[in-house]
Amino acid sequence: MKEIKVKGLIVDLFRRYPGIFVSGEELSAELGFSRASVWKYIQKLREDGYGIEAVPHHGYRLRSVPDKLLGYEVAGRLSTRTLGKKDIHFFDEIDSTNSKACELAEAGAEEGTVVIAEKQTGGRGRMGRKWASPAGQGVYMSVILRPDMKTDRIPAITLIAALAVIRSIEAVCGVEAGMKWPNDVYMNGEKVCGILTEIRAQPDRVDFLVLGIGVNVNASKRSLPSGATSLRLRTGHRVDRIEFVRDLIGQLESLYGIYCESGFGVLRGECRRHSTILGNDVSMVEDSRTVEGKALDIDEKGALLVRTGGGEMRRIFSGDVRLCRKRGDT
Ligand code: BT5
Repeated sequence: MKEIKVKGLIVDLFRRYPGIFVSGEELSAELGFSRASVWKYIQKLREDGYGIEAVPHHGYRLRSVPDKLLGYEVAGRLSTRTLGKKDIHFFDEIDSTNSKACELAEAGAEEGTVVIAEKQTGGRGRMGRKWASPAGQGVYMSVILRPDMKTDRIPAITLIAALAVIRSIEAVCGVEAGMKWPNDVYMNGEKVCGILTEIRAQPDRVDFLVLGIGVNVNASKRSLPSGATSLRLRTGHRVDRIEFVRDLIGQLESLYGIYCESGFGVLRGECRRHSTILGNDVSMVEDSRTVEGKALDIDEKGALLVRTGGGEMRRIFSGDVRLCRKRGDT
């Protein structure tokens, strides 16, 4: 059995008996290991940051858990069928989870493989921009997907990921967030999440895509660039990152499943409702030319429809949108 699986089983067992001693015999019977092996895994869990008390003739008791997005903590009680079910790769520190996921996907990693890090030293945004990724304060996660679809259906997946983040913020924190087309989630006019979708494709079909999601969960103002916020700053309390990331993986799987089966149509209404830019004057750069106009709608493919000052309708698939006049975004 893989080490991470065993650790997950032990932690789950402790969680079933909160505050109670679990004997070495019980643990070894449940796991089918010798008591010496159980002791070895208890030591490994301690190295991961778990406070585990050991008392002769009583056994082991879980005293504290680390605030870490350990793969086996995230995987435990994950109710998905594919996402996060095969492999969750966890890193204390990495340059970029997207770079790692791309590397794994190139080497054949299956759909649903997840890469999570506590800290990124080279977190990436779009077009060579940086993503601030302070240690232990956020969710920096990349998911490998292998959709059987043409490349023109990929841009909408970024919107779906943003929708998944919005749903998780509402489910876990009970507060609303808005979508700034195409890849940002905003709260009260400040950015709380960014999404970077990277793709390898043949002319007519997708090999894989990597969905990179960065969410500021418990970050302080000091550790973020200006114009950014975190869930803790917005709600006034710390948010359980394991609960958040589990919910997010679940929301992603469900929305991605709907999209693959039924297309963007059924999700379009929810995207429009959460949009912070529809109805506003916007300006954006397309093919190094600035386009200005009114953001009118998100169409059935996920493209943004903009009516320019000259009355021309433009259909935009990606770009950086700047709001010219605010309408009180969430
Ligand atoms: C994005 O790019 O917003 C996509 C960010 C994706 C990050 C995830 S984390 C996991 C995965 N691994 C990676 O290496 N990346 C992905 P863009 O739209 O280009 O926005 C980048 C801009 O957002 C920067 O230029 C800053 O202005 C701002 N920014 C940087 N860090 C931020 C943060 N932590 N919170 C809010 N805004 C930030």
